This record gives sequence, structure tokens and C-alpha cells, in this order.
Amino acid sequence: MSKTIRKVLIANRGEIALRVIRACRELEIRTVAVYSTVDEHALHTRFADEAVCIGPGPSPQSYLNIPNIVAAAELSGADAIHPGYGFLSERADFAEIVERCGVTFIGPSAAHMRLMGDKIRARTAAQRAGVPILPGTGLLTNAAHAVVEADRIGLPVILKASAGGGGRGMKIVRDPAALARTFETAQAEARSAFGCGDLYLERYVESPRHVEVQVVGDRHGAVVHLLERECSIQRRHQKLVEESPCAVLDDHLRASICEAAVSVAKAIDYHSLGTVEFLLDGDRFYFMEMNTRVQVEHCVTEMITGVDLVQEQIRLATGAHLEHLERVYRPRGHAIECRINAEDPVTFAPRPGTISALHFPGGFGVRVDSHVYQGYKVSPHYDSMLAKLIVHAPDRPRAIMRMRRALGECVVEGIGTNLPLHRWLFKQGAFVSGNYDTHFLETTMDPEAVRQEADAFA
Ligand code: MV4
Repeated sequence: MSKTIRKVLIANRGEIALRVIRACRELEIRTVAVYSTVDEHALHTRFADEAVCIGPGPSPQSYLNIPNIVAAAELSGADAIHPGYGFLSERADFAEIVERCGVTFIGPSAAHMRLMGDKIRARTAAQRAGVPILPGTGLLTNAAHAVVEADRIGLPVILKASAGGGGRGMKIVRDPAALARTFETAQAEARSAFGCGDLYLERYVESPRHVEVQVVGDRHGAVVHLLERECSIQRRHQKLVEESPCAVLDDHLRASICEAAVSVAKAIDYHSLGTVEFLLDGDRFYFMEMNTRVQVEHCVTEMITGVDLVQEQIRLATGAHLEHLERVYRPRGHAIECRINAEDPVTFAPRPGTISALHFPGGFGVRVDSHVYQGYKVSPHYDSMLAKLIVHAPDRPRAIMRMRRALGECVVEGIGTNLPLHRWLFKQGAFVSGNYDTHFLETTMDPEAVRQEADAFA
């Protein structure tokens, strides 16, 4: 059941499209870009061996347009499709159509995507694998049922949409009197947002850290982990900084959480690249979700393991074995990633426009994954990430110093960016000491200080 991949169509844009093209080039695989009319001059369009226009700027008509993307694959003779992240990357129907056309989907099976896309089933799968989950429920039948269960679990609780994930469709309930009404609202919102009103409850953890584990499985039953990533620096469920390893895990806790992630992947016969997300509460951790795609923050894992995760993902799709990976990884130093976005550093409002001047940092231990250039027009149609600035150093204090140095070298003119926020963050004592949780940015950010950081660079 080994397949050869000769030509990959990349169903994505931006930095991740470039990332996949680079992986393919080193594997001597030909590449086909797809692009919307606004991306005619984008780097992914130019870097690929071939490029096919799939529609106008708005993503529903281009990067989410399944018939056009499948037609582009047929037309170009691609034998595989890489979905990147976002867009169609977790759409089981897309994976299924691609495979039915005789094209290899570079990712897990449609069944794995459906299982992990259904957060209630995912929770059950983790529990069956012997992995800790928070006290909670399966599918709630109605508001009265929710009230009974919340009484059993104890307040506060969090009401989650089974079709949600990544923080979408969640409501915290602290007041028992509010639960029934919150249930009705949440159900209606989930129905309209996801086409499914299924809800469940979990005990709410007040100050958790977000720690996720990179896993890879092959089609022969082998699964290994590639350590964890700490992603607690986020706002409105948008991660801004990620690092590996997590500063607060000792060797014992690291081994437990990484083994738990492997147990989840093994229990479902997972055979691709994946991420198992946990909430860390002191020295306890609980399964949250599993992501079945390559993630934005995969680079920090690459830096501290030396493994090219995108190449692995492509190889695994051909039926390759994992045997060339190490059985247990130990972190090689420390890596941190900053997402540089075209957005106001305080309000987070998007700031599209044309980049009039651009300079990215370089030097020892610095990696920049980006698709933008001087003169590039940031379109309001797509997400606002301009670049990922990744540093690698022997330990966390030196990685922080290196990131400060690299942030100081960044120049992006003509549009607003969140660089001032990053420059502010890397001076904060709580961040530097590793003493923070998922609420850090929202509770600590000082608009005045961030604005001053912007002025200091103007
Ligand atoms: C939680 C939680 C507290 N308790 N579940 C948000 C994203 C999704 N993966 C799960 N999320 C949360 N689930 C319980 N039972 C707090 C969050 C949460 C969060 C998690 C990770 C990173 C940032 C977060 C920000 C707010 C809330």
C-alpha cells in the first residue's frame, strides 16, 4: 500500500503554501499552486512549478471552492493535495472527495477528521484511551439535563458546542440561575454557526495553561510524539506566541503528557501529523481537543527536534514507516515563535494595506517564515498573519534575548502591525519568568505601554 507522490497541489496560500512548496522541492516532488485573482502575484503562485487560478478574492469562491480545486488537481495531473492549515484542512467532506478522485489527501482519513471534529466523540475517545478528561458530560438532551449535570459537576462549568473547537461556541456559567437560559442561547448559536446545536458541559478551569503535544503516526501502527508546545499567550483564541519546550513541565510531567497524547493517537489508529491539546492546571492535565492538521506553530517543534514535519507528513501519506524518527525526543534547546500580524497592537483590528518598506531579521538562530515582500498588498479577504518569527537558542533565557534582538531588527512600514505588542511582551517580568496562564495577555496588556513601544520605533 505504498504510493508514490510525484506532484502535489497545495490548496492554500500565504506562508504555509510556501512552507509546503519548500518541503516538496527538497523531496523532489513537483508542485501546483492554486490562487485567487488577488493572489496572482503572490509568492506561492510564483514559487510553484505550476499555478492554476481557482476564482475571485473571497475565499468561499476560491480557497474554499472544492469543485474548482479538485478540477485544478485533475487538470494539472497532481497525485496528492496538501491542505495546509485553515481553509479546507479539517473538512472531512473535502478529504473524502479528493480520495474518491484517486488523489492522495496529505492528512488523516475523513473518519479521523469527523471523529476529532466532533468534540463529544473526541472526549469519549480520549477517556477510552485512559487519558484524563475533566469532569463533564456527553451530549446534553435539554436545559433541564444541563442543570442536573452542572449540579453534579459543581460550578463554574463551561458549556461547549460539540461542533465548535478552538474556543468557538463556548460559554462559562458561574451562576446556577443562568444555566438554563445560557443553554438555550448557546444551542441556538451553535446551530446557526455550525449547523449543529449539540452541547456538552465540563468543569471550568479558571487559570489553565494551553499545552499541546505534536504526534505523528504511520499506517503500520507506530506513533511517536515530538514533545510539547506552550501556547498560552493568546487573545480571543488567536495564539500570538508559542514555544517549545513548555517552561513549567518537569521531565516527569512532560513524559506523562506526551505519553497521554500518544495514547490518544494509538487508540484511534491515527496515521498522520496531529496535535493533541491539553489544559494544564498546576501539575494536572486534561485532554481538550485533537487537531488533525499541520499547525501554524509547528516550526518551534521543528527547531528543537530537527525534524521537518511537513516532509514527514508528506512521506506518511505515501505509507512510509516512522522508523527513521527517534523513539523518544529530548528538547534540543528552546524555540519561540511570534506571529507578526497586520493588526492594531492594542485593539487587534485588521490593518490591511500596502507594505512600503520591509526588513526581516536574520543571524544565528533566527528563522522567518513569510510570504510578504516590499510592495506586497495585504488583502482584507484573508487572515492578517504576515510572518512567523522563530528563534532558537540553547535555553529559554537566551531564546528570549534573541527574540528581543530579532524584534528590534524588524521593519514593516505602510501598515499597522502587532510588533509593538511583541516588543512589550518580551519585557514583561511575568512572561520572562514563565509565570503566566491563558488569561495573561487579556488581563495584563497595558494599551499605553504598547502604544509607547510603537512610538519608540516610529
Ligand atoms: C476550557 C477552559 C477552561 N475549562 N475548558 C479554549 C480553546 C479550546 N481548545 C478549549 N478552551 C478552553 N477550554 C475547560 N473545561 C478554558 C479554555 C480557554 C483557553 C484554552 C486554551 C487557550 C486559551 C484559552 C483561553 C480561554 C479559555
